[in-house]
Amino acid sequence: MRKPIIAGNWKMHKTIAEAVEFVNEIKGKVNNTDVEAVICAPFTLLKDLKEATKGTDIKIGAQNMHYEDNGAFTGEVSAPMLNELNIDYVVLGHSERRQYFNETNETVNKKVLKALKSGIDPILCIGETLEEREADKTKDVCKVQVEKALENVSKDDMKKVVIAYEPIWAIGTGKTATAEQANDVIAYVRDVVKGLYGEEISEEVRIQYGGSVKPANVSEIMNQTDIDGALVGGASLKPADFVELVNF
Ligand code: G2H
Repeated sequence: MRKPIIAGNWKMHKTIAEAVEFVNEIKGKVNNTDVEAVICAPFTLLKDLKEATKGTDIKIGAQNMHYEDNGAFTGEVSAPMLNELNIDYVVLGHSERRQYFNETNETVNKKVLKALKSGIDPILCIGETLEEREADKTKDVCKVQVEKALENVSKDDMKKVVIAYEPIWAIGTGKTATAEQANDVIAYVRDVVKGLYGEEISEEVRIQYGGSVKPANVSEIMNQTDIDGALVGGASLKPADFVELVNF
């Protein structure tokens, strides 16, 4: 059975003080042991978040990572640096990074491989634009993104990959894909994974939905057959909402 994973993606939000206050407010309230709760935060918050969540089951993730261990890459952070903080997850290939920071399927693939080699579980983001959806290309786009991002990922490592399907037109726009629309694409993505890794692995891999998930729609989304969790931006920033999301 796949353990659902609800991950907050804080994007470029919160100071250290705000992050620690957030954890203090949710501590003891996030009590759905059937769900894995994760906070993916800016680099500056990671150390304090690890510290603040000690003794809880809340996992901490970064939102990006370079594929080299070190070097002349101004502004970047590497896997060994995240390892030093015992970071559990890293969001890779988020559409905002693809759109604003030239992230490509090739760089995402290198990062996925490095994360897995480093013991950091990747949350691999995929999803189509509005134009692609309207041109009926959603599944083709997702297939290519999955295949390219997973090139050379072994069967064993694949079990650790979380895929997040985030239709770009539903991100931060208030427009959510209907639960059925999301489930349909996610079931297709599972089929793509099956084609690459076989049935057993495809049944183990967790696939989240992301895009304007909030307490009001989380249970409908989570009740779908193939959706194993949510990657939540805006609605994960308020402690009370985060608690409601995880305890859905
Ligand atoms: C999609 C999502 C989190 P939001 O980017 O990854 O953000 O929930 O604000 O649409």
